[in-house]
Amino acid sequence: MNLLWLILAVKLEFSLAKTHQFNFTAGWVNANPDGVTERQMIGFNGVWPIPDIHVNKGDRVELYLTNKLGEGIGTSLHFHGLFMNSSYGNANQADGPEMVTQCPIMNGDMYLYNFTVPNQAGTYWYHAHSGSQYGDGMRAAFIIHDEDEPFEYDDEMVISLADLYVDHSYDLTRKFLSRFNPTGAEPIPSNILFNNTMNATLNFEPEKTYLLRFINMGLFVSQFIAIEDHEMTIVEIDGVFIKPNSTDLLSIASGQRISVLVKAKKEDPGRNFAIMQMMDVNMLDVVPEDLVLNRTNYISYNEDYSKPKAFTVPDFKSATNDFYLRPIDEIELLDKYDVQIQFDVRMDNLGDGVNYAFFNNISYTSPKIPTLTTLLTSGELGSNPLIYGDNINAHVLKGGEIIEVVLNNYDPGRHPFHLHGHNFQIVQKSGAYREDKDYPPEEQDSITIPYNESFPLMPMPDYPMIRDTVVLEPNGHVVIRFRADNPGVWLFHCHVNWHVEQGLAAVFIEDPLVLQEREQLSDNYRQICSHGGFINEGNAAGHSDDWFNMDDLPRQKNSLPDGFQLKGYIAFFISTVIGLFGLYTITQYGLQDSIPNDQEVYSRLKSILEENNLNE
Ligand SMILES: *[C@@H]1O[C@H](CO)[C@@H](O)[C@H](O)[C@H]1NC(C)=O
Ligand SMILES: *[C@@H]1O[C@H](CO)[C@@H](O)[C@H](O)[C@H]1NC(C)=O
Ligand SMILES: *[C@@H]1O[C@H](CO)[C@@H](O)[C@H](O)[C@H]1NC(C)=O
Ligand SMILES: *[C@@H]1O[C@H](CO)[C@@H](O)[C@H](O)[C@H]1NC(C)=O
Ligand SMILES: *[C@@H]1O[C@H](CO)[C@@H](O)[C@H](O)[C@H]1NC(C)=O
Ligand SMILES: *[C@@H]1O[C@H](CO)[C@@H](O)[C@H](O)[C@H]1NC(C)=O
Ligand SMILES: *[C@@H]1O[C@H](CO)[C@@H](O)[C@H](O)[C@H]1NC(C)=O
Ligand SMILES: *[C@@H]1O[C@H](CO)[C@@H](O)[C@H](O)[C@H]1NC(C)=O
Ligand SMILES: *[C@@H]1O[C@H](CO)[C@@H](O)[C@H](O)[C@H]1NC(C)=O
Ligand SMILES: [Cu+2]
Repeated sequence: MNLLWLILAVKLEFSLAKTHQFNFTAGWVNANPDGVTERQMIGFNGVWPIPDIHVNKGDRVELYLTNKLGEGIGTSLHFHGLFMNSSYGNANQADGPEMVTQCPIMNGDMYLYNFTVPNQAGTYWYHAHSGSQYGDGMRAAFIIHDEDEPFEYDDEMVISLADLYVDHSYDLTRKFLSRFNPTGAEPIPSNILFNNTMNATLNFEPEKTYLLRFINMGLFVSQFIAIEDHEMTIVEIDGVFIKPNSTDLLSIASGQRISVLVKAKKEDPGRNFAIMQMMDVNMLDVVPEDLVLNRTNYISYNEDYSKPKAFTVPDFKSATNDFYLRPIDEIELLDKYDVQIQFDVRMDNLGDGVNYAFFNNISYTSPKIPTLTTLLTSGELGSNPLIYGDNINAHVLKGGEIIEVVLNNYDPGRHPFHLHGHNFQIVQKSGAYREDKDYPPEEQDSITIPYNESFPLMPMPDYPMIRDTVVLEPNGHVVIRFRADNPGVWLFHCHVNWHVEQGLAAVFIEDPLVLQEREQLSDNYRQICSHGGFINEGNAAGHSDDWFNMDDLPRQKNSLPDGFQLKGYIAFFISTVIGLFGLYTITQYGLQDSIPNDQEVYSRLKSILEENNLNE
């Protein structure tokens, strides 16, 4: 009898899995997120912010996205942290990054994101994965509720953190990826947002316990969170339940999530409290005088009590270090890897004078057609890395293999790396070695501490931390491991979106022949590709007559010829700016958008270097 009830109960639970249908039309909406500057944001169905999505574990999502952003503006949606398991339908083509697992949805077109969340719970988010478009507001939380959460609370609050720019992401990108920005200085945000506004208030009632789900949805800066006179207990990170760990200071990089339990005061405290939200100032190349680095938000027990003052924290280094956190499910270290992939991170200028980002020598350059199209139309050739081109850092992984990725940072920037389709174990994570960006670029190599396998910094953890986005510290290293148990095409990239624009990305082609058995390109997938002018078959260069023909494959610009270094471009830049004051120079060097050919640029550079005696 008992068994019968159990079977019935299990069946009931199974059949309770719900399908959530969403019909969203993306379009521009006037808004004033920080209460300082009006701008257009990307809303859904005429409303910004776009809605948070709440589902239960096991549910299906059918999200129809229609693009009404205007001619020439493509879009797409990524569900950050979800595995997109192709055992449950055509899920890889719902992952979102354009030219990786789908074509951009062009103006007027509609694309269906159809997937389930069979075995994940916790805090995720969804965002445009087309250029830096999510910075224009196309982002919100995606929460998966689970009755079996290993902690208890009375209420939950979903709190997005973001950076806000006055300008449109396309304008920022154009100015950023320009030879007039030869050092690759990232655009500086004008403000930081707390749940899409500023000066926000969270209402607390005495005795209650709250689950605060923080999500950094920003394009760029990491943020710190501290709450006055209330302890935070971390219970979940990136959808992984962890052993409760109490802290006063959270550090949350772009893409990362941290959920904390906060116990309200037992009795009416007779006052309200401040929540400090602070920018990671080390990530900024310059700090404009009028930039407010720290913002105050509030916990209110009673709106009649006065607003508390801002406070400071002694040291950002006291923020919880995720390396030492432990998942509740003790999952053992994947203690031997089958394949090791090493990515050396560098920033440098190419022949067009623009500053790019590289894994080893390669700055990710989008192929002619999405990598998923290549995989699913190539038959047995699908497991041959050559068909994916040499422009995207493609790595073909065999099913079941344990993969170790070593990231060495030959750059003074902080890079939160995110892997699609997986969580990973963090098996090594160094601190930062240099935080000041004044160190000359040509000396970055000498101050970097790369991973030394025969001499790891710390003992390998028995039960390592698991998450989907990890910070690679300035001139340091990170080592992660995962099992290739999710057939698909998965992007691996820095979540500082400016760095993605510079090419800091790679693609894992995981168990391609099994994916071919499970997944077909839907009619809808082919349709939006056709509308966008992309063919639906072929290698990275779009050829299917000869799968090894890479004619017309988009590739990164040529390197600077020997002898032309960054300082040459800086000299060029400075002299062009000085030139602005003289008409002659303007017409001579031209600040217009038409880019002269490499040869022209070099000869101008040469003369500038000679004039300034910089060419030793
Ligand atoms: C959403 O759009 C799809 C496709 O156009 C349509 O079949 C469905 O009825 C719509 N659902 C709702 C709730 O409007
Ligand atoms: C937040 O407060 C600042 C002043 O500190 C003000 O300039 C801004 O408009 C406020 N923003 C909102 C959304 O309330
Ligand atoms: C979504 O995918 C499931 C599983 O493949 C399928 O049964 C369902 O019909 C799909 N929904 C739509 C609207 O195509
Ligand atoms: C944050 O904003 C979302 C809507 O964008 C809302 O659903 C949520 O309740 C807000 N969180 C808090 C704590 O007010
Ligand atoms: C911002 O906060 C940090 C940490 O609390 C503090 O060291 C710094 O002085 C603050 N800056 C300003 C301008 O208040
Ligand atoms: C809490 O996290 C810190 C690292 O920030 C770690 O040293 C400590 O062992 C953790 N405590 C528990 C109980 O997990
Ligand atoms: C990287 O570039 C250097 C010089 O341009 C070249 O010698 C080296 O072989 C390249 N390495 C790879 C992995 O392509
Ligand atoms: C790695 O560490 C070992 C052991 O200390 C040392 O002998 C070796 O030189 C190191 N390798 C590098 C490349 O630094
Ligand atoms: C995908 O789903 C299958 C079938 O339930 C399961 O065996 C497999 O572990 C899942 N893979 C991932 C990465 O969740
Ligand atoms: Cu980065």
